[in-house]
Amino acid sequence: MTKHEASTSRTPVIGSHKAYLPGPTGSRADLRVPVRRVHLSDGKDVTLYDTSGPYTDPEVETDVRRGLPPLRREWIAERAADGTPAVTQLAYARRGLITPEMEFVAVRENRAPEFVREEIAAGRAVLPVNVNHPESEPMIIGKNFLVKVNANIGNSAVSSSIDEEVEKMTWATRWGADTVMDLSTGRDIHATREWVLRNSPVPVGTVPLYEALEKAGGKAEELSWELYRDTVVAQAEQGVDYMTVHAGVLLRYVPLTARRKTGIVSRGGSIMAAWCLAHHEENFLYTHFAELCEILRAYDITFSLGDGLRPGCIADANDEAQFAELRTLGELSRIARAHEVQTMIEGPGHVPMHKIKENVDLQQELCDEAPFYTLGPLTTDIAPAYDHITSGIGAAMIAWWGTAMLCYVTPKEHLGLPDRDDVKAGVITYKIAAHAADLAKGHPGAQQWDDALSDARFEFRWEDQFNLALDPDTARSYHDETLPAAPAKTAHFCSMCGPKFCSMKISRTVMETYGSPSPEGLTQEEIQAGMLAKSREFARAGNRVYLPLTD
Ligand code: IRN
Ligand code: FE2
Repeated sequence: MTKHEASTSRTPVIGSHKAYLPGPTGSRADLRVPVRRVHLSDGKDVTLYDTSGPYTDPEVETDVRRGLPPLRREWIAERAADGTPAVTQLAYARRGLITPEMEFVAVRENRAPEFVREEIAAGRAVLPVNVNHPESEPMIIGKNFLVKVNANIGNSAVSSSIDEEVEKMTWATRWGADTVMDLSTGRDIHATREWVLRNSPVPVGTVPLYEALEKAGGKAEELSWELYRDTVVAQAEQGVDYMTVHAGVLLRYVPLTARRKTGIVSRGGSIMAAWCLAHHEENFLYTHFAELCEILRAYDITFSLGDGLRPGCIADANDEAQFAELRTLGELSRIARAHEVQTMIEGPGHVPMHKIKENVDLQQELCDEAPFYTLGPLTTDIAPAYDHITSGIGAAMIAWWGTAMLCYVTPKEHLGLPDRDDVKAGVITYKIAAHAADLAKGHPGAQQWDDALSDARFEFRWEDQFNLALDPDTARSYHDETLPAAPAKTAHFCSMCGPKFCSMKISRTVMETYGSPSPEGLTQEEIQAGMLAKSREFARAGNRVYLPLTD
């Protein structure tokens, strides 16, 4: 980790300021909901959802060794005092209670607190918050809320240090990751997770099976329920907010994968398949599922029921093995709910576009609308090194049809471990997919961001356009490449069309000439006259489509 990298992930995003919104009327005074405020040159500002945590607030001094301020500590302590065993948001919601966490997400999402409570109570949304992770800023995952993005981080035996993983987490949330999953498998697995948790402003997920396997010396057959359970409890104590559990990989489903082109590609899925075959016994995650529910309930950890049999290539999409497991996940989600444990369901994988919708429809039906959380899906297998794009396409589609959270895929998918640049590329790609789906679904307030950016573009407010961009740094640097001269940045023309024949410039001139507020407000004659004037101007300039920029 170089000095430069550390400082850029811990400074405000250029052109924006951190601000805090109060809770809804009547809520507690300590409820401060972070937002990113982009100040525009016309004096207005645009308020955006903010996942970056205190790192982008110059007022808060952050220190990795100390961790983030425990935002939710009081709320958790007050509830603990009432002595109820089920401390889950689902249990509170069902009892008609609106928690401060629910109020917090209501403000973030532009929704009424009561609506948030109803969605959680119905199991259509989850609010992952381990009582031992007070540092996290509450967020909600459900199809009636903004589509969320998860970024996977984590070291392997061969590379990366603890600092690097904390840095990746900070970097991922800076660009908009709503949750991170620590998939570390190498040495220092416990310590890495501790640093990530204490410094993470977003919920942290894990796959406890990976650590259990480490403890079993890497031998799947040496795993046991007891070893797994102890690992889950240790991670629960640290504050892990949600856990992937591959409990749907049943012994009788394993043979269904035999004739697949790429077999079982899920890491957790293949570990459990190996265990089932080695013992010729049913998956211990399935047989001990109710006990697992009791543990998760005590900490308010959310289940992310793993798709251990997801398809790993286009040819295997929507096959018998995949859908058999999905039916079992439906059964397990009902058991989890009966224990008042929040639950979401993981999905594929590799799926061609025409087979995507069936995945969401079936999952929603079989799992009583529990939030769907999918890995892409990749819509083709032919583009290693570009799988953030092959999967971004599938992610946008599946999110539009109702997937609540998208697990990002980086350009390194299938090839290697993502570095810092890959993390950013993955997050930005998935934010595009998620936002495109928010627009299509008509989430309240989603379009105001597009509108603000389009206004800036139309009015040639270059700085505003950069600052409103999902990735202001890259937008600014690309513009500099084509028009390096400073005055050009504020010039009244579009860099693509040149000064004379930008269509926006034409309609703008027409509007200015006739003093009309919008092109729609013009009469036919006025538009005709404006076009005629432009046609003469074009002829005078020599009837050339392209003119030199120095003209
Ligand atoms: C998400 C949806 N389906 C799978 N995922 C993610 O894939 C899961 O949450 C975890 O982060 C990652 C690795 O899962 P496997 O390969 O162990 O199933
Ligand atoms: Fe894959």
